[in-house]
Amino acid sequence: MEIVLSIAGSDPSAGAGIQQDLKTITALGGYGATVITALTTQNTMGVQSVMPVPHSVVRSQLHAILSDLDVKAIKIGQIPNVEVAQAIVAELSALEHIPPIVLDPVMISTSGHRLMSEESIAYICQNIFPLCTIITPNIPETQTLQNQSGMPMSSDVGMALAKLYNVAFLLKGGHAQGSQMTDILYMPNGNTATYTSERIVSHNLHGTGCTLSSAIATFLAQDATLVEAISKAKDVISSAIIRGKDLDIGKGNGPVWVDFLR
Ligand code: PXL
Repeated sequence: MEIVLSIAGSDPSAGAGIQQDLKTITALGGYGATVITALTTQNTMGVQSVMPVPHSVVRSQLHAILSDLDVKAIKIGQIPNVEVAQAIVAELSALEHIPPIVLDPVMISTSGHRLMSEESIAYICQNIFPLCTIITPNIPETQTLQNQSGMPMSSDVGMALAKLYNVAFLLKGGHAQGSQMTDILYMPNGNTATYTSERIVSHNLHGTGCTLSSAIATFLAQDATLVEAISKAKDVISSAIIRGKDLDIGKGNGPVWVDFLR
């Protein structure tokens, strides 16, 4: 069984973060290991607070896992501050072979709470992006990355980011309007791939980004190509939204539901 490591924050309502990553990896037949970077206080109504885990503890957790388990792919989610980012860089760059890494650059929760400090963003772009296989920003995160890198506004921001950081970007179109949603993969060699799906109307959409990124990591661990892994992960997220549509978990933005989807 392939081991997938999630490096992410804890969501006690279990719809996003490390809890949702573990459910997704398990549902897709992987073995999930977890390194927790932050403890959020949140429920379906929103995030109330974030307590970063001390960077030395993030580092020792990473060392414990990476020196023992044969990790085939990594998903990275919430990185609360520069010190935690530095701990991740130190441990990952010490590896003889860096497995495929999927980075979901979570910046601000749907409820508007900051999940990553402002100064972390520049550090992550410069130091973690180069270690990654793919970065999966949504539209607001793409705009932040564009501003951060000082790029002029252009319609081809995805390709510009891919070339600037020499890593693939999947720009997620879910925050756009319309009955169809389009995600576009930009690869630094100039290739693109487009993934279109029907918008499913639901009030339970918490954790979609976490589900998608950990599904991509799991399929990469299982030897799918990047284009295939994204395509399969898109099917997973569509099914998870449909399965979560009628769930009644909490009073607010409820979770998607990743069942055994293999
Ligand atoms: O979906 C983004 C996200 C990621 N990780 C954690 C979160 C959230 C959103 O609330 O809490 C821990």
